[in-house]
Amino acid sequence: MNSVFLQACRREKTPFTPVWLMRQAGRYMKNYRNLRKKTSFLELCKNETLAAEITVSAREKLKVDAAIIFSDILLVLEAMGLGLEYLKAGGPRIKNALKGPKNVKALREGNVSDSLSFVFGAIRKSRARLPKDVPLIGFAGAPFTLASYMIEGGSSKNFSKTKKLMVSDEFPWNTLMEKISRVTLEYLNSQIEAGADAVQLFDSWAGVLTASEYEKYVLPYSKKLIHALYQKVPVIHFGTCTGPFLEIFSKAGGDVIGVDHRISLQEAWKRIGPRKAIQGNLDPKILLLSLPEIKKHVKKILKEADGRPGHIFNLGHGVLPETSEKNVVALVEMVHEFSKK
Ligand code: 1CP
Repeated sequence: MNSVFLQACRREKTPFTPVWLMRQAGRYMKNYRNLRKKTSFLELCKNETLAAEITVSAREKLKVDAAIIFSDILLVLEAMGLGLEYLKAGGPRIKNALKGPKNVKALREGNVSDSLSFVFGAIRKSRARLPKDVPLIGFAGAPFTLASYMIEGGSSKNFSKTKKLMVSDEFPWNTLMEKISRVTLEYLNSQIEAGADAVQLFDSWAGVLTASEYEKYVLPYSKKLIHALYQKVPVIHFGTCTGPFLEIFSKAGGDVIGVDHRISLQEAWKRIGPRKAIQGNLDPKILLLSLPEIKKHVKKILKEADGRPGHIFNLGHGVLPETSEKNVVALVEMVHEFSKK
């Protein structure tokens, strides 16, 4: 497939800067909120036809240069034997969170892809409906971010349980990270087989660690996983608050490094080096401002990227639920217009 997004992943010259947005198909969209009135989030994820419909219609509405499959990083937890629910307030809850070695041992590893076959079905349906030159992104949570949900039992502010078990000699951190990595590799390979044209690994919470913690407890696993995926499709490796250890984070690999808005693109590129593409990094809060203000910030980011090959425009993190659809549509138009060569 030839697409501007895939060209940018390979750091080739493009006629304009490609753009897509993390969480582009979700709660800020009226269409999605209407669907959610009748159907729970988990049911939507497990319904191949509806998940494909959400994926494809968001891409059509926004005219973004890539679609991302409508799903969630936490579905794999259920497949590994943990209880997963999404509370009314929106937050995820894992019913039997990991407390010790026995729980790690009990995590299922085999046939995980079989229990996630609805994701592959949704990918096949989306791929069939998307225009030929619009790539579909598959995704998974990175081992650390998934481990943190398994241990905290849900969202967390300080990740204290995770950090405690990670460094404890009595907790089999290595076994846990290896199990998650093996399952995630199989899961992403199956997504690629089903038709994903690129994959993104979300290490959303890696930034709560120090550089040396990341290097010791996370890097070896993410690196092995990413390297096993190379040469199939482009891999985007994303994290937030990774600025303080971006060199080490990017050492884990990725054809594209996703950076958040807490670091400038110039600085990020210096630290990552010239051999990787960059994805980012408009602060999602900027989309809550007026169009002239959004314009100013878009221009600033494009100026930082300076037309250099290998920039994919995105937010620093997901679209906030209170964002207006009109601003998101306008953002995509602005990126295309202002980056035209
Ligand atoms: O309708 C609802 O209430 C459900 C809201 C919702 C949606 C629409 C959740 C619950 N997940 C999603 C979809 C989703 N999640 C996508 C869809 C594709 C798209 O981007 O359009 C993707 C890529 C994700 C990935 C995801 N889920 C991440 C990584 C990205 C990030 O934001 O850092 C994470 C951390 C999750 C966990 C999750 N799922 C849902 C929520 C509310 C959360 C985050 C909770 C937290 O802050 O800990």
